[in-house]
Amino acid sequence: MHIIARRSWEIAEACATPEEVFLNRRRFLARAGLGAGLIAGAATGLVPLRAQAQEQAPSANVATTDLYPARRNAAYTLDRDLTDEDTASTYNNFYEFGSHKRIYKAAQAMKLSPWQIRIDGMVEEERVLDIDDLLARVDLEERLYRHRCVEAWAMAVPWTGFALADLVRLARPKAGATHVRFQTFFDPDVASGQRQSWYPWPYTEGVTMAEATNELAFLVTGVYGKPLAAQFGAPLRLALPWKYGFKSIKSINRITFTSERPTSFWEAVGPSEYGFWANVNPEVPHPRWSQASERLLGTDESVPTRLFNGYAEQVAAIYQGLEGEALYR
Ligand SMILES: Nc1nc2c(c(=O)[nH]1)N[C@H]1C(S)=C(S)[C@@H](COP(=O)(O)O)O[C@H]1N2
Ligand SMILES: [Mo]
Repeated sequence: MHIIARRSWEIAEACATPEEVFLNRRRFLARAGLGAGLIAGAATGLVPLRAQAQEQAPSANVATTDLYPARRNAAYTLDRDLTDEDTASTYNNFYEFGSHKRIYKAAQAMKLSPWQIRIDGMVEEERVLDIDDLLARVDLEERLYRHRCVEAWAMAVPWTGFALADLVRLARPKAGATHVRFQTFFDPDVASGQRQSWYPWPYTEGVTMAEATNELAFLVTGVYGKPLAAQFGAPLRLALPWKYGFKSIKSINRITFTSERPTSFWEAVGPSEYGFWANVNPEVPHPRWSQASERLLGTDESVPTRLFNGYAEQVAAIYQGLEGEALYR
């Protein structure tokens, strides 16, 4: 596959791509048709923080369930069966709701609506936008992705979402931004795990701009042809399939562009075990276990782990020249 070295964050001009490119045309036209007054709102895209009161873009009124199932992007194929939905939906890591795998019932307590996402830091304009507004501005597609947890279990699921690169373009980062930091909500009343004060809540993750704009980096809003169930990290999570699963942060409500490498949640907890890069590599063991193979959820099968979880073709170029870094933990 051809690897495109996108460097859109380096030049301001690249950020000036017409907003329409990012809008789903069908919905864009539907919105524009609501009245001339709305066209301006739709064309300028996201609403800047300080203009929000006057210029409240009418809620997109996207009946979000109508967006699923989305068209499948055939470019992403699997070397294994999809994990059965019940299995993937009842075996989750979501420490906000407990440090074990059976958190799916507890996670239903999350208040998913309204849900706002703050986009801040080194961007042309800091913004807060509603998840429905974001959904109205992107094209959803389905991708079949492998997922490899650092604990050596793996699954394969049909995520629905959009390229993180599209969000980066919508956010219009400034030239000096080198990293993107993601944060999960903080609400200890709802998420009992967040009352465990020895953890560095809220859950935080980060990637470089080159990683964020790689075609594989995917912002997920649905799975198995439906909106995300709470336990999967509704309403918005990451999928970085070439990295260990802890990088794929759930229930994001803040995205910050920065010139510093973010310290992630697990890196703060145990830096010798969970690094910043966390790229999958069967030859680099975790300090406490081998990473050579993985257990497929819902089966008794164990299969060999692959470099970059099988996605080397798409991502290896990102890491050229970074060989001195701890890329694989
Ligand atoms: N906010 C948050 N995001 C998170 C986690 C978490 O505990 N909290 N766990 C991570 C880990 S370790 C994995 S393997 C995946 C699990 O995703 P899944 O439950 O959808 O399989 O979510 C990741 N994202
Ligand atoms: Mo994980």
